[in-house]
Amino acid sequence: MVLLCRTSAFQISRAIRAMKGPQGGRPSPWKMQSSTTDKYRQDPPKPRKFAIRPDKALDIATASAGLVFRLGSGALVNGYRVSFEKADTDTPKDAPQTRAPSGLDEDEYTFVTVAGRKTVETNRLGKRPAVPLELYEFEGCPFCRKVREAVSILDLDVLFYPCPKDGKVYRPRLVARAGKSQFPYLVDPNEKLEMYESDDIIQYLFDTYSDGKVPLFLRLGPFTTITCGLGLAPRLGKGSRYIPSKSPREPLILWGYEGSPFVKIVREVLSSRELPHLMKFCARGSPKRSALLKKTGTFQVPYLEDPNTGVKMFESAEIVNYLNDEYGVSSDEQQPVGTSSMTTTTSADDR
Ligand SMILES: N[C@@H](CCC(=O)N[C@@H](CS)C(=O)NCC(=O)O)C(=O)O
Repeated sequence: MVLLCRTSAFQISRAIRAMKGPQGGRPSPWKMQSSTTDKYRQDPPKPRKFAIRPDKALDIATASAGLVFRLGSGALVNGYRVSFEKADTDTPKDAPQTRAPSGLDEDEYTFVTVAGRKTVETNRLGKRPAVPLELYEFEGCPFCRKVREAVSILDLDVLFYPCPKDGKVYRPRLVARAGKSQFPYLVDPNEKLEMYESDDIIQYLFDTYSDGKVPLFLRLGPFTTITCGLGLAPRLGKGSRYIPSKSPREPLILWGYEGSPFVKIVREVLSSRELPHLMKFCARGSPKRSALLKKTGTFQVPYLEDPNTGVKMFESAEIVNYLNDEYGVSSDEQQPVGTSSMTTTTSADDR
């Protein structure tokens, strides 16, 4: 009997240790996590800049259409300028190597260093909001895309509440809050202001967080909306349809910018799965590029941080796997929103 009790006590403590994760820290908010999650928490993928996983080549190609049709709108911050400046040459060549190779030590982000000169990118950004703005929207909507370009250009942090078609959480929440199922919808807690209508939202954002001058490509009326739609078309509505999923307790954090095809394929999953996320926009010229560099030792987007599981990772294809595994539910397990489930599955939309 004593032996039996000891055995089961041992098994229980082993199970608790397993639930606490490799760091042995606080128990995770999820009772247990998928093996994919454990794998990525222990050994996240190494960043591989501009590398495309072969099975994602078509996805990345079609996700690049937005950048082409929109002539890069959203990929540069307001007032973007680039110059070549002399790189730091103070350290003698034979000095002890105290810095990591390949520029990982640098405190400031630089895109490229050639012949002793490095790129320095600057911006002209206005007032910063004290707390993130909030947007109710979904990935495949051209009007929402316009607004995403605007917040990317303005380098704002935005908490996204994804509202895919048939969505169970944020669509109904918006209707209860503001009366209509229409997207995008902006909430600015700093100015205690909220509004529908993409063009009004864009003008408001540039008035409040810049000098009021909306870039030409965002103020061409139907032309702006049509080119946004053309850019989204090759993705065949990805990110617009609801996929049954578990709800996270806390919003995820995604570093990226509008226009990056690698970021887009991640946002499509966040959108379809109704996973709220704080976007740390960091288009070219953003000071947040240096912040991410300091935090992780490199700059590459997408970079996902999931406070619910402790996972922090680069690499779009693997982030997609992670999200589908951690937040997917099988069809026979679909539960009321807000509850968690252990078994995961992929749907045709997951890929
Ligand atoms: N293999 C990576 C490639 C990601 C990538 O190269 N992203 C670009 C943005 S589209 C980047 O971070 N470039 C670094 C830079 O601009 O300095 C993935 O799939 O996530």
